[in-house]
Amino acid sequence: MAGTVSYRVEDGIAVATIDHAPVNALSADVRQGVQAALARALADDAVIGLVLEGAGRAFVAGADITEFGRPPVPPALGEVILAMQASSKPLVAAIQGVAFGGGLELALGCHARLVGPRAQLGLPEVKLGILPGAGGTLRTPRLIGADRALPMIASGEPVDARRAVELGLAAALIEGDLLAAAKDTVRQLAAGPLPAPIDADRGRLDAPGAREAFEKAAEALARRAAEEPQVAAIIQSVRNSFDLPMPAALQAERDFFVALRDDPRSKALRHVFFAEREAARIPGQPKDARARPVARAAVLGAGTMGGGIAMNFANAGIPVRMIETDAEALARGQKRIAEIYAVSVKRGSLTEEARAQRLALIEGAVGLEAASEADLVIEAVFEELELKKEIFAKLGTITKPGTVLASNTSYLDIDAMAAASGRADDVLGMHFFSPANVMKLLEIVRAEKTSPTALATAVDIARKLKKVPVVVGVCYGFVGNRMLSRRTAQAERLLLEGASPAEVDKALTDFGFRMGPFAMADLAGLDIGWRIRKANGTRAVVADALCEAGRLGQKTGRGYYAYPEGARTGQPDAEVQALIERASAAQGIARRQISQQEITERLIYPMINEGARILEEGIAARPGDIDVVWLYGYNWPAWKGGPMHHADAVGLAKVAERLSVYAAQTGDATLQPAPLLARLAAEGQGFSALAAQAKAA
Ligand code: 3H9
Repeated sequence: MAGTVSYRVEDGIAVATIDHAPVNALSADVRQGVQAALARALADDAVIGLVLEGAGRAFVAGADITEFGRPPVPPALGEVILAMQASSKPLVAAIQGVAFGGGLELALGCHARLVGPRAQLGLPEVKLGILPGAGGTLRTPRLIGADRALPMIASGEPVDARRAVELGLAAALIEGDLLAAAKDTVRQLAAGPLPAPIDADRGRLDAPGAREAFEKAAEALARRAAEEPQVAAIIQSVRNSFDLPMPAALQAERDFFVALRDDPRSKALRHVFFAEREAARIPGQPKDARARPVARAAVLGAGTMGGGIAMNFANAGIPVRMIETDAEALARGQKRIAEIYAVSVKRGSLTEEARAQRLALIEGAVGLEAASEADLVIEAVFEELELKKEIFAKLGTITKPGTVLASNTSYLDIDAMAAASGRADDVLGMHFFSPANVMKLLEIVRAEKTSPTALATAVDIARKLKKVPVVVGVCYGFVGNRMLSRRTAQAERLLLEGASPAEVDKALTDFGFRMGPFAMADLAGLDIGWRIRKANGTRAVVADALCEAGRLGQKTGRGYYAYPEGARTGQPDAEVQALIERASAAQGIARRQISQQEITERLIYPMINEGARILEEGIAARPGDIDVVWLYGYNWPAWKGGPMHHADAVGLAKVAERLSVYAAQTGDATLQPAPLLARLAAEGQGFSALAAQAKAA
């Protein structure tokens, strides 16, 4: 399509503008457009050179990820770049915004790069499970040195304009008219002998000590390389820039790229990229819904959760009042926050100045009245519905009209709190995940009467706090904890049937989680679940027996595991084993050896099943939303794409079949495939079919 790359000639210089909203990704049209612009500039004797620029906020965000997995359409980006390098006239990239991935590679095909103040240059492919596939791993080392290129490519983190110039990725930072400066550069280059393209000489590869410095940088990545195939490929490809002639090295890079792109791990990571962006679109939200400004926030409760939430606001530069019922509890909370910031300063991740600024933004106060001036109040008190209703009733009268009133409850009924407030349209859930100052997920719970404005305000503030918001509906436990409860129940049941805590945990760490459910429970404290079960009148025989025996987890030195002398990693404990065996006997459950495959399936598939119910009830709008919840709230391994994507990868027919088997085997009706799961499985569909429908709607 001609429209995506426009071509004009100004003062004898051709200007090709890539204009392909939203981010100028290198779709086939754009690649063809760049190729055509180059050919036109070369064919026109009146043109002395060409400036390549991007329209809008991006220079070029990279290859068009939506094209991956479709049959390739020529020209390949690599060919376009080779044609650019063969140009007899100077080419200059004018980079005003992001030049990511293939966008930076395209710029490396030019003879010079100029950056504007808002430019960002990076090779983020690693985050998608791939490597730069159009020369990025080979040309960047020539330009900036392999020891600097490698960490940049392996981290995927971009550099800003100033750093790009320091590194030698760009020739100059232009504060003023970037296009005019780029044209000047074309003129200068046209006046002298044309500079050699990057491929023509080895550049910094031949600098003294370059090889050793690179190998040292590679050594630092050894652990990641063992776990992430794309990191291993990146290291090898950068190494190839020393060892292979350019054409062979380019071919090897391309081969790595194709193999990684077609690997299920990269597919999962790409799914995550799009699911995250899709989650930002809130179904049913009117287009004109505007967020209210939040100049001041208040958090009720200075406990671990309340304190963590308050820190989020301070970190984002928003003044926040942290409110308690008595001065002692407040002081404890403030002390905890001060300690966390002190650790960050000690580790070097926070400056002393920033620490002081953040602490100054958190104002302690006693008594609910202190919340009266806030634009947003987040309640983070004990999980007791009656208490919360009382608080919302008061908030409804003391806060300004339009103040958004949020509860951080993990389970409880937001509609009941909304009704108690007398201003239900201002009320919603903002469910943070522990530790609240670290975990990126924010479940935003839309209650029955939540207004579009309140919802927009919560989503907007979530972004300002650098969280990933996912809008969900009201039900017990919302999306994340409701699914988690299915896993927790199976984990407990597996113990009774014969598995050890270590076997259950290993199944999940082998799956890709950082921790298994029992190690996690020990870390969080077993009393949390105990309190909830008592409130609900439910039981978990093993967990309850541990709590009754005073084994509350790491904090008591004993839980599912023993933690001798403050050890952070638990050791299997014969006392726990005996306790479990007694519980099995009391329940009349015959113990047996359980395979790791069964353990894994019984932990994961019931969650997927619950996810299907959640979709059916409309609690989550799309399967991808559920995946985002699990990725950012529970550290689901990103390369497995989230539970619903994983279900599709396994095949819903298999998931349904296994669930039926386990339902029959255990007599647990909740394990019967949910109607939606059963239907999709019978139709040979995946959850992704629902995602496509949701998008079309
Ligand atoms: C690559 O380059 C491989 C090459 O080495 C080898 C080739 C042979 N493709 O994030 P936003 C969409 S791999 C297609 O909300 P922001 C995105 O889905 C690529 N679409 O905005 C969204 O669509 P929608 C390496 C893309 O301002 C819209 O643009 N590059 C792509 O917060 C806005 O996105 C990357 O990995 C793409 N490449 O951030 C860069 N990028 O509106 C990935 C974005 O329908 N992208 N979209 O939801 C980013 O980091 C951010 O999107 C960016 C903009 C910083 C560009």
